[in-house]
Amino acid sequence: MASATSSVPSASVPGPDAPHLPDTARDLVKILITGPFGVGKTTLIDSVSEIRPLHTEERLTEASAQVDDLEGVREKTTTTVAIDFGRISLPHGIVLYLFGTPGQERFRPLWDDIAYGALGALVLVDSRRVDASFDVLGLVEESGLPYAVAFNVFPDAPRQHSEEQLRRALDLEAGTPMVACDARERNSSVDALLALVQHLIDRDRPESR
Ligand SMILES: Nc1nc2c(ncn2[C@@H]2O[C@H](COP(=O)(O)OP(=O)(O)OP(=O)(O)O)[C@@H](O)[C@H]2O)c(=O)[nH]1
Ligand SMILES: [Mg+2]
Repeated sequence: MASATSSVPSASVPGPDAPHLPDTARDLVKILITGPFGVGKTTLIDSVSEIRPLHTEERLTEASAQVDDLEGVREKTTTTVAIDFGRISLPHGIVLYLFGTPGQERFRPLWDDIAYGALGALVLVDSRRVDASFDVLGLVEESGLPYAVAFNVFPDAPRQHSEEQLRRALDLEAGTPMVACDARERNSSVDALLALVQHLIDRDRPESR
């Protein structure tokens, strides 16, 4: 991937209902969308995908009531039990294949297979419960995948945290991109993906090696 995506307005990215790869497609890239339970992974893939996304949602039942913490996402009725999949074409011929992981620890055995071959990860974090992201961030770092963090903005999220505080809480390196994101909003989600792609491109430059 040699082209820069900086200053690409997210609104210029093709919308949904574009099932065929554009002729200009050049760099086909697998990206992992990950994060803890209920943070908005499925929602983000839904909001950006130009093909009908693949989901593996199952209803949350009483059996999981003691294990799946619905604090902050009370209206949630389903959960991803295997994978989400979507695709988005960006400018400069870059096409992202988005692979979403499940959020719960009990699906951990699937994680490595879903992550296999990915070039980078977008880690979603809920600023109301930052500590819920520690395990996933640990996994991503262990895997060596470059990543960007997208803070999902929920309406009752505390406003008092500065970017610096959030970075410190997550122990992020200075070069790791961190953006605010509303996974329900296409442009916002595309911007988060563009931040990740730019990060991957910057790391790929000879002078950064
Ligand atoms: N306000 C707000 N709500 C969101 C956002 N992202 C997701 N939601 C809501 O949060 C709930 C959980 O979203 P999901 O997309 O199912 O979360 P997930 O990370 O895929 O969940 P699991 O697969 O179960 O781990 C849904 O009710 C979404 O509508 C966001 O950015 N802002
Ligand atoms: Mg999901």
